[in-house]
Amino acid sequence: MFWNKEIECSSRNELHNLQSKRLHDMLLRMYNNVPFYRNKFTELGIHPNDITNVSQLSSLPFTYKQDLRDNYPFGLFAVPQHQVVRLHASSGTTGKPTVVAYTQKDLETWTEVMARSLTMAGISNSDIMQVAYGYGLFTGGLGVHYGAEKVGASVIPISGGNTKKQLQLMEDFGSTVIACTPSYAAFLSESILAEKLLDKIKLKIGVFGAEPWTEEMRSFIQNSIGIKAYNIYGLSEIIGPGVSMECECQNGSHIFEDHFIPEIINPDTGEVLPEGELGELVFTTITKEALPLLRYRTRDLTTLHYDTCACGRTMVRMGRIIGRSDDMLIIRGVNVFPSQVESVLIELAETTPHYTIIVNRENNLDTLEIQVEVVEQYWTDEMKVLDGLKKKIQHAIANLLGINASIKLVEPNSMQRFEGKAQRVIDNRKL
Ligand code: DLL
Repeated sequence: MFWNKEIECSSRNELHNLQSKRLHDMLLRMYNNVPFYRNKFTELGIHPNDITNVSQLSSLPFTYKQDLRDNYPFGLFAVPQHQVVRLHASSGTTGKPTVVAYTQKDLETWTEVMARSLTMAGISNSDIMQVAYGYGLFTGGLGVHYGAEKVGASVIPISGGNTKKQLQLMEDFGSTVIACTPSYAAFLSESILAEKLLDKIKLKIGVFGAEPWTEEMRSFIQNSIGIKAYNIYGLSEIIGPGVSMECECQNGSHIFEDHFIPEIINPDTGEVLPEGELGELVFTTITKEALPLLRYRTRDLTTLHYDTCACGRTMVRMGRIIGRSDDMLIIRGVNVFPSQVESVLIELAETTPHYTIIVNRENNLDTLEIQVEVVEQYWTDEMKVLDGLKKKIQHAIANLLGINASIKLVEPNSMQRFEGKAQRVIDNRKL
């Protein structure tokens, strides 16, 4: 393999020492260079010199997305502008974007964690890699790109969308790896089958992330086009893609703990939860220069596992993100994650992985409607057959969630396809 450098530590003890030192250094940089953190530490009577061990992390304050918004655009940067060599931003649904910055060294760190990630999926200089994440302010395209070049792959920076071209280059250039969102991967898989290209392409690996997806979606993609689909996780605030990545065991994603320290907390109380419990993922960056963040509340819900993985790596694994705490729908008092609905729909042979969840409130009662597209060979004008399928889906949803949903079946190829992150929920309630 061309590039296979991994974590700098050989034991968790050594890692602990490295994290302690890096955490202390970062707190000092925050204290000296970011008024927001200096004021916060002063208010709480904390001085970085008192924090010498990573076990003290839970005594430190959280940072929230709102803090980035309040200090828009550059207020939380810890270096002068002339040291910032890249800016990215995430649009968000309302208001100002969240801006993130990188020094030259930050870009090197990002490239390194991305290169480790791709190496974990077995990607090397013998691969031809089509990067179909969006290039631009979104961190997906450029983040994956630099890591792919570092491992020596031949990179095709095609960006997202233009499906016809994606398929053409995939065939003509013999791409062996595709990197994009899982929802776009599902659409690409369908298109490959529809265009009868399966025998003409050489894809073997997918690097999918940037949105929640299910094991069922993984099986759908893997089985449709015969590739191995890997889960990559990250967020702009922490660095972008490459915060964690699955190894060949596909049993959780290894977090690069020499750069990002994870914690799982109870989102309501802020208390740190024991290993294996489900809660909100919180990250502290310990090497970032331009935008160091302390105990950043990701809103992503998952678990952490510290046992050694079957691959031999000792870096902690995080489970799949089951949703974001702000994506969770409360319908008639029941907590519903879109991923639960997805897992039901994908298991059915009759439906495609394209769906929309619509929540309304009528006469003070929440209603759940699921619109889902039917697979071509099962589509019919016969009401009786469609009614049977509707009942089947209703039953499966009721079994899983305990909620009666109304199901609307729509014709093949009639639902919107997404080239980046999919938007599957329309909540019309004024909550
Ligand atoms: O989505 C970075 C990224 C690009 C990750 C490409 C992976 C691949 P943001 O736009 O800031 O950054 O969005 C971050 O997306 O907090 C999660 O809610 C969600 N997310 C990212 N990866 C995954 C994943 C990029 N593998 C937000 N599974 C995060 C579930 C994911 N959710």
